[in-house]
Amino acid sequence: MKKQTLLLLAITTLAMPAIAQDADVATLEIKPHAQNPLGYDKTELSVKAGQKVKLTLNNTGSIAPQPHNFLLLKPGKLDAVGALANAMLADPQGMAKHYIPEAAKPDILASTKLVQPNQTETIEFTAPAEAGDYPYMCTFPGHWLLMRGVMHVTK
Ligand SMILES: [Cu+2]
Repeated sequence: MKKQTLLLLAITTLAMPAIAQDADVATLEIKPHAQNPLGYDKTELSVKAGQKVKLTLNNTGSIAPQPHNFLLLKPGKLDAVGALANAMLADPQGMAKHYIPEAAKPDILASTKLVQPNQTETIEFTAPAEAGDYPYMCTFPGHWLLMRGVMHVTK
C-alpha cells in the first residue's frame, strides 16, 4: 500500500512539468467572421508576455470566401502597414508575396502566408516580452479597414 502511494507520487511529480509546459502555450484560432466576410471572428486576443503562441488562421465558414492572412504588428503600426498593403494592389507580384509589404517587415512580429479559402495555416511564435496592445490585420488590399483586431499582451 505504501509502495503504491509512493509510486503514484513519483508518477505525478514526473508528469507535472509536461502539463505545466502545455499550459504555457496559448492556442488561438481566428477565422473570417461568419456574417462579415471582411472581418475576423475575433477582434481581440489575449496572451501573456513572452508566452509561446500557436495561432491558426482557419479560412473556413465565410459567406464570401476569399484569401486572407494574419499579421501581428508592433504597437501603432496599423495605419502605416495598411497603407503599404493597399499599395500592393498595383504590384503584379502582390499575390505571390502573400500581400506582405517588404517595407513593413521591420514592423511585423508574426505572419501567416496568404491562406486560400477552406485552408488553414498554423504559426508559432513567442508573444512580445513587453505588455501592450499589438494590432493584427489582414493585408489583402482593402481588407484591413475592417479585418483587424488587437492582441492584448499582459504581464
Ligand atoms: Cu482578408
